[in-house]
Amino acid sequence: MKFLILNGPNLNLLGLREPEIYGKQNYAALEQFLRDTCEAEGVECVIAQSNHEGVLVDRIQEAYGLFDGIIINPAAYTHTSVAILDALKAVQLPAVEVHLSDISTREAFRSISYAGMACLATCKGHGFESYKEAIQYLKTYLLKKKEN
Ligand code: CA2
Repeated sequence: MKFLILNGPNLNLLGLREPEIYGKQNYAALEQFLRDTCEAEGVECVIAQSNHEGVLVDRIQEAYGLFDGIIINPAAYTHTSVAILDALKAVQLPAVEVHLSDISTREAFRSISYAGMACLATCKGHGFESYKEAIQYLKTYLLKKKEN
C-alpha cells in the first residue's frame, strides 16, 4: 500500500510562528513523524510540500496509477482551491483531508473546505496526530475495499 502525503503553503514554516495553533515542532519533525507512522502501519509513503497551487495539482494528477491513496493538508488552499478539488475528483484516488488545527472552530472562512468535498474523511484538530488518524483511516478503508 502506497500513499502520497501532500502538504500545502506555509507548512514548511511550522514551529516558527503561531505555536499555540500549530504546535512547536518544525516541518522536519512532521516529516519524521509521517515516515515513522507509515513504517509502523506498514505503508509506503512519498511526502511532498509546496507553496504553489499548480504544483499541488500536478502532484495529484501524477499520483494516478502510482499511489493507492492521498493524504492532503492543502493548508490555506483548503478554503479557496477549486483546482485542487477538481484534481482530486479527476484522479479518483481515495483521499483523506488533514488539518493540524480544528478549522471548524476558527475564523468563519476556514470552515469552508473545497478539497474536503472530494475526500472520504477529514482528520483535524489534533496536531501531528491528525495525520496518524488519516493514515489509519485510509489504510483501513483500502483493506476493507480489498476484502469486498
Ligand atoms: O490546521 C491546518 O493544518 C491548516 O491547514 C494550516 C494552514 C491554515 O491556513 C488552514 O486554515 C488550517 C496554515 C499552514 C501553516 O501556517 C503557518 C503560519 C505561520 C507559521 C507557521 C505555519
